[in-house]
Amino acid sequence: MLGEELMEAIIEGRIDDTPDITRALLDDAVSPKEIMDKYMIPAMQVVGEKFEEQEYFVPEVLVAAHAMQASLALVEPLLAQSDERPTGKVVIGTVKGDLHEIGKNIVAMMLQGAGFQVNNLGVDVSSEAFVAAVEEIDADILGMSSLLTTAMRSMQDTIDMLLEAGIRERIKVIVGGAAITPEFARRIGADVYCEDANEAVKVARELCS
Ligand code: B12
Repeated sequence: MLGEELMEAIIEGRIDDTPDITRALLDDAVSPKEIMDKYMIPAMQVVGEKFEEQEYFVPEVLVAAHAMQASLALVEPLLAQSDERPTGKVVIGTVKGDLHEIGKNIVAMMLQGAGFQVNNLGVDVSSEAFVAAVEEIDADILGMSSLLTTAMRSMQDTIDMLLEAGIRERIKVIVGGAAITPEFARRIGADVYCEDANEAVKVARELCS
């Protein structure tokens, strides 16, 4: 079955195969929403579980996420044309002064795989840029990543700026990255700390349900 083939290709990270299988599914009149909900999201869930069980490590997660993105690139424009609404809207980035992006990108891709509209701002993102992006797309969730103890303090500045802009109440702030602890997240007034991408997806789903 083509759908199962797509799942397998994503889980195995076969980036050359996922676009062809996705096209074949669309040619068979399978709706973009169904491709996403029945095959892409469950496939990324399997990848997340394999990561949790330490059967997969970062390289496997990244290739799977790229294979998923190659499929998403075909499905996303069609979804945008239809009335299907994303699970929620997320702005994500690595904080100012920090150039580590691998973990943040995994979180972004897993959220995309789970049906979220994700605006990934990249690395070295200023508080101003975070707040502007949140306002621009009217995001439900702001995700900030930091792996450097020297850079993580700027998360506090961003949260303060959200307060000043009067939009802190209507956005959930989730933070993560090797430098961050649950205690730090509490201290700066973030809503949630997540240890890994799988937890981030679970939490984001709960926050937007
Ligand atoms: C790869 C790496 C680099 C690469 C980054 C490449 C890239 N394009 O990202 C390079 C070589 C560029 C680099 C540079 C530096 N690095 Co470096 N780097 C690492 C290393 C080895 C791995 C990081 C990584 O990718 N891990 C794999 C990913 C999957 O894990 P993760 O990022 O933790 O992400 C997971 C979770 O944390 C969570 N998560 C992450 N972000 C988010 C965000 C949200 C919203 C949520 C919910 C969850 C979440 O989910 C992710 C997936 O499950 C770490 C060591 C380590 N153990 O972390 C050091 C490390 C982070 N680096 C360190 C340092 C010091 C540096 C440099 C200053 C070195 C130097 N002297 O030049 C520079 C800083 C450059 C800068 N300004 O940022 C230190 C930081 C120490 C500290 N406490 O501040 C570490 C801890 C190494 C060490 N033990 O000393 N680094």
